[in-house]
Amino acid sequence: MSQPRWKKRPEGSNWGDFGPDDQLGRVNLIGSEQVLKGVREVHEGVTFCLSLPLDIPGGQVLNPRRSPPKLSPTALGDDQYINFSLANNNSSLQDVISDDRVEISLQYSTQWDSLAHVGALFDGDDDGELESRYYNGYLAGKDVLDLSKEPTQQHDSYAQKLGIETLAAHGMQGRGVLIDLVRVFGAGRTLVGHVQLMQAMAQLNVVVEQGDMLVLRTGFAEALLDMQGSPNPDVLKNTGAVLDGNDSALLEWITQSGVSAICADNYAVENTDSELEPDCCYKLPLHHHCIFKLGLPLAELWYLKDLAEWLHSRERNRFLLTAPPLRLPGAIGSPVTPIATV
Ligand code: UVW
Repeated sequence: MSQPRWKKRPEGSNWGDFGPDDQLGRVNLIGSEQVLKGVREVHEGVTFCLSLPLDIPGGQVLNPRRSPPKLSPTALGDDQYINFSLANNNSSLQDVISDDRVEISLQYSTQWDSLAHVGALFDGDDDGELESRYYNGYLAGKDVLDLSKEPTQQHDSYAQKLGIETLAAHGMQGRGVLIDLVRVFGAGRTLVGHVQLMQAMAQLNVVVEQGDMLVLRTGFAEALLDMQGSPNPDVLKNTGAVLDGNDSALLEWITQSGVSAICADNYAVENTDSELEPDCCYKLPLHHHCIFKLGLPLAELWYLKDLAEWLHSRERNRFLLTAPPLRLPGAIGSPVTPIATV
């Protein structure tokens, strides 16, 4: 058995609880029992696609680092393989081939964040110096790599540990539980802390159990879709609920609830506009709590309107959720086409 890669773990974290080499965190709570609980929610065989078209939002308004997908054909020499007739090379052949590639920011649209997405400066070896670490003590530079200065490598960055492929290999299938915040708070911007979340759950009769994937509808992705690829930042900053990552009671509820993942239809899941405390600490406190401390993956920009309306019409809020990310070794995030089956 290997040793933990830390001497001191962050307060309130679960590092080590799933083993010293664990890379799945709370996703360990999605086992066969959770899959069966999800399957027991399938009564009508109706499916819902919970992905936006991956070219939505459009442009770079939501996050200037992330660009929309760009498609191009594969090429062999000067031959571009789009409507490419093999007769060009051999007149007896009649095949016509189209074959392409994509350049995409993996977290541009409907996505999963892996556990390598957000780390923190933390003195895990207790030597008085801060190191850049990720969930379970994995180290920046050793486990999550910048390869851009090593041109012989095929990639410029690579998560040797905690990459998105670990979630893909696990499956990410289980019971989803929807909290329809639009129904409780409307489609405007509402800061949702513990009090508001408990109010919404009580009003909507939502009960969450250990291992469930929590799915939050805020109305944000629907508004984005209506903007047809030209997102309006002034409207969006007042659209949809956001979780209050500075509410310690909310963070404690996430810890105690046993939820295995949080999937939202908004950007970032949490409020990114809060004033930073003068002496402390994190721009993304909910990401810090979930991804860094608990190994609890977040998912963003899911499209939930149709599912939410269907479930409401049946007085239901649970469903089978199947949402594997791409099994792309070393990637930090991934587009996803989640499917709800009811
Ligand atoms: C950020 O960098 C804000 O990431 P995310 O897409 O997880 O919100």
